[in-house]
Amino acid sequence: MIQPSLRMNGIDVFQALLPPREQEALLADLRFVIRQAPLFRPVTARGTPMSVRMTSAGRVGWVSDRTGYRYQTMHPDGMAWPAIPDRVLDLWRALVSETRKPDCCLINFYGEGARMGLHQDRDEADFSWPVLSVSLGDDGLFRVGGTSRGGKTASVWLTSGDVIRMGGDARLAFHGVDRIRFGSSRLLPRGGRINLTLRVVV
Ligand SMILES: O=C(O)CCC(=O)C(=O)O
Ligand SMILES: [Mn+2]
Repeated sequence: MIQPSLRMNGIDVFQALLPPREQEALLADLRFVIRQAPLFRPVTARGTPMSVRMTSAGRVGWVSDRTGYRYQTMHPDGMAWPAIPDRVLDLWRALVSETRKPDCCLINFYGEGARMGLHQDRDEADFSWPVLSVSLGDDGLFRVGGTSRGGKTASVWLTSGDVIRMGGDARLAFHGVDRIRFGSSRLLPRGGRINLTLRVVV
């Protein structure tokens, strides 16, 4: 098993796990997914648009609209979600499980000024599986706390090719992205940060 380079509030951080060539290849796979299932901007149940745009691959994808947030088998435009790219599944096999596949690969896109508030990933039915998260493109300031809101938090800048694993007690840790350094990476020619989270949902 590959060892994390850093542990932060129980979260394993694998810094610079993906070399630039691998990041490029992953990006090409993601472009293919996004052509079939375009990024959309979810709104919260209160109707506020999120700053992050997203889409998914896998048997289910995460959506949020006026009726609340949930996993569902279709993109908001009505098509099925594309398959999770093999390259992404390879990472899951190496860092999480060779037998159980993830049900969802959520794809987040952070443009200039986008962020994600502190939250727990708890829409999945089974918390015994870790969430695996891959960062591509611009640097993002990732913050992680404990399992209750308002606790002490720690932060790390995630850069392109970093992977984190949130499992065990940290599976339900509060986490979020305070800001990105728009234009800090040259992976995406027009800037921005992509984050993938692989999840067992059902
Ligand atoms: O962008 C990130 O690094 C985290 C994304 C996240 O927490 C989520 O999609 O639930
Ligand atoms: Mn999350």
